[in-house]
Amino acid sequence: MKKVLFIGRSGSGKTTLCQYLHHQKLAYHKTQAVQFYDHAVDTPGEYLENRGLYRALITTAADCDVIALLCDATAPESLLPPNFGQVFNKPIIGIVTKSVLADEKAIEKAKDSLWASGADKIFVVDTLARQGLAPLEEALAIESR
Ligand SMILES: Nc1nc2c(ncn2[C@@H]2O[C@H](COP(=O)(O)OP(=O)(O)OP(=O)(O)O)[C@@H](O)[C@H]2O)c(=O)[nH]1
Ligand SMILES: [Mg+2]
Repeated sequence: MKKVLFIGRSGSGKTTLCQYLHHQKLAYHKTQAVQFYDHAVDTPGEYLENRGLYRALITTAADCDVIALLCDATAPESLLPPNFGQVFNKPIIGIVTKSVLADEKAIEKAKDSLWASGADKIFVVDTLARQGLAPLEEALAIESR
């Protein structure tokens, strides 16, 4: 099973997805510091929102197999810089979240942002509505329920 580093702006759904993938109850709590799961590392959105904290993401990525860049389809922008994924030198997946709350145009915009950031593959999910998650679980080789 792969270890995934989750990166995305605050509220993009990183913690919710980590909880889902680890069969935990989905409960909101603001991530204040890097959180380690069996198969994931969850980061605070502020690590992406403040350039000065990129280094912390790069260091944290060292022990991970895959980088997951999240883009909230309902957010005005992803805050993921173009080619952001390159600094990690690891496989990059893009995950569009909150797809049920967004229209097709917003989902396409989110995907474009993820491709531009360096995603090799993109998944469109809604974790609360339990949509689009099976292909992601398969890709991460986490047992599907
Ligand atoms: N409808 C919908 N809501 C979601 C989804 N993912 C997360 N949410 C909601 O969005 C809010 C923020 O989700 P979090 O998982 O805490 O976001 P985060 O990326 O961990 O945010 P930070 O810890 O601040 O960086 C919560 O109220 C979640 O229930 C989704 O796919 N669909
Ligand atoms: Mg969080």
